[in-house]
Amino acid sequence: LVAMVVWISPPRRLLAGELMTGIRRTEFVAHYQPIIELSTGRCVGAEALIRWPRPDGSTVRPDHFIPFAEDHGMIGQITELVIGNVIASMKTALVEHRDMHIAINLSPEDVESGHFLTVVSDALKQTGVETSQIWLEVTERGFIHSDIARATLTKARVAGHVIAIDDFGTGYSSLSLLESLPVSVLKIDKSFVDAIGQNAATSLVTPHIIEMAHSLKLKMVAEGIE
Ligand code: G
Ligand code: MN
Repeated sequence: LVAMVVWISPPRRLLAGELMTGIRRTEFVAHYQPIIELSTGRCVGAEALIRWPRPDGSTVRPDHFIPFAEDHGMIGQITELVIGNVIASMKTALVEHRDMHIAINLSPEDVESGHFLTVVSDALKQTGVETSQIWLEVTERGFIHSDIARATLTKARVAGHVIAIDDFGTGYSSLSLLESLPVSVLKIDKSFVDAIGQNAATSLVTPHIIEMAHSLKLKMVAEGIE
């Protein structure tokens, strides 16, 4: 048991420490994934995807440190950094292109705390960027405490944000729950897009998700169509 503890703890402590240092030094950068309107071929916006460049020249992808940050109570600070970074770097473009938006990813804990609401509104002050130009992406995991989620997302919607359900199809949200949330966009998960035309069971689900989006009158964004 002692050997196990020695074996397991140092790397975990190291990563938590590294992540804290990364937060303190604001080492994170956003990459922008364009969103293309298929009917016109026009770029209507982009999703901000966080990356963590390391001193050795490598880049850590979010699936390697976001879940860790969520488990170690650090995600709120990362979300705050992302919001500040995105608005500072994109404000000029957003003011020049009123019909474009940037989507920011939120973690379930952000939805729970609602702290991002003041962070975004403070960051937008004096920029000239409309609140509606900042979309917020929330995964179905963020709906688990549905009353809290509804309260936070309603505030965000009233402030003018567009709310998108991220990675749709990978969770278990019921139609009635979705209907009760102020959501206007459904992002269909890459796995369902990849399944189209494949002989997989998943490919049978894709048309149902699209149908669901239509009946809920949601806009659809498909991930992974590149
Ligand atoms: O960019 P990539 O496909 O590697 O992103 C992997 C996952 O990490 C995606 O599900 C994406 O939503 C998530 N992600 C990317 N950037 C952020 C971020 O700034 N905050 C949170 N909470 N998740 C992010
Ligand atoms: Mn996303």
